[in-house]
Amino acid sequence: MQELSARYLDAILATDKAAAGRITDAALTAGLAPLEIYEAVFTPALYAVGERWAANQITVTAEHIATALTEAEMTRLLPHLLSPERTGRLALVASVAGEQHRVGARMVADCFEALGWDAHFTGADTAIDRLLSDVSGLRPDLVALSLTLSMNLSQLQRSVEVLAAVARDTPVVVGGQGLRGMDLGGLSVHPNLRVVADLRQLSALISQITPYPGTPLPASGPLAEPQTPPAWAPFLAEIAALPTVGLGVADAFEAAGPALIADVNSQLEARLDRDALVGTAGLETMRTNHTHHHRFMSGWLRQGTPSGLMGTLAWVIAAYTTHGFALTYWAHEIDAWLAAIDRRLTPAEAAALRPVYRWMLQAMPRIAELPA
Ligand code: B12
Repeated sequence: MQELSARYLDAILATDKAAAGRITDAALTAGLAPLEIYEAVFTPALYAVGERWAANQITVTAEHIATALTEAEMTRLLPHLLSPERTGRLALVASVAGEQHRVGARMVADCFEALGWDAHFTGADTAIDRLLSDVSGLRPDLVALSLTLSMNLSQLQRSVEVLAAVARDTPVVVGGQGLRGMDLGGLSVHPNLRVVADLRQLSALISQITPYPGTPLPASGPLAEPQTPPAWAPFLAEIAALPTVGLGVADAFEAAGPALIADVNSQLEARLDRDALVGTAGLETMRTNHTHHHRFMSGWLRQGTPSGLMGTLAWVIAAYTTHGFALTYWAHEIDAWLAAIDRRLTPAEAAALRPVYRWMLQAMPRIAELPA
């Protein structure tokens, strides 16, 4: 299967639709169920696409093409996947607000279809209002939410809170890469919520709800906690020792987003060395990074774990550096956040946030030196 996935990766990177199709057909002929092809062939190949993007070996356009070809292959597999026997149940499946990644959620929708459910897939970036109107209009038997980027955790949290308020009896399942290493305690506001690792676990869960004549995928283990590299240990201890910020301050930080981001953007744009700081990545990428920083920190200040912050900082520094940012950019960015926080928030809120930002200021150069 690894070999099939490696060949599939070559095909999608070469934009070779015919080769991708042949590999899917070979997997079917070898007896793999469509959901197994999703898990064992498509998913690892797309993860490898992401690693190549992070290492600046391929462009965002290549990511888009890899997705489009994979979605085309998924559509081709549909007749093999759809179960002829229907349970009459409906699942509403959505990627949370802010999330442009949709393939994992679409696989989840197909998993329901394979086990006789109907799935209403709302696609990427499902605004909370939209989720709400679909829940009240369609009255699904279950809602499944997908999170790829942990910076969107606060959007997931909000969606779950709204569902707990308006559809308490409707079970919710949440899953996706963005959950790894995050503190998910806040999600327990919903009395009937399950965190599910992958399609194997999901198919086992669906088969429990609606026992199905077909054979579910073999069960997998629980959501694996990421292994943190030993070199992270001192950083994790330092983050754990930071004073907690408090929900009120996290709310104020989030609400001041537009003003904070504009302030940080203008400070960095005004620098004479700005082009050297962002290099070939360009100023637009820098502005996007500031928006992402704010979104991630809004979630992390509420529900973050040390490994969630450390993992994101390590990833951000590595990925943006390979895309052209100078290592000196990070200190200037964090300095700009400290100044913006002082200007845009109350003195008490700024005092609560300062230890976290001061820690990032001195930790980022050390994180940049860690081996990849
Ligand atoms: C394609 C892609 C894109 C496309 C998405 C197109 C689309 N229509 O989906 C585009 C170009 C838009 C994109 C944009 C970005 N991306 Co992108 N992207 C990817 C890539 C290569 C593949 C995503 C994918 O389809 N994976 C395959 C699916 C099947 O995997 P999955 O979502 O994990 O789903 C599986 C399980 O998690 C589970 N699951 C998922 N949801 C649920 C829900 C439930 C209920 C259950 C039970 C299970 C479940 O089921 C699936 C099967 O096992 C990933 C690499 C990766 N590691 O995934 C990067 C990746 C996710 N992207 C990344 C980044 C940084 C970005 C950008 C910020 C920058 C960029 N690259 O342009 C933007 C952000 C946009 C946004 N706001 O969302 C990073 C995230 C890093 C991080 N740690 O946060 C990754 C990991 C790349 C990397 N290695 O650096 N991206």
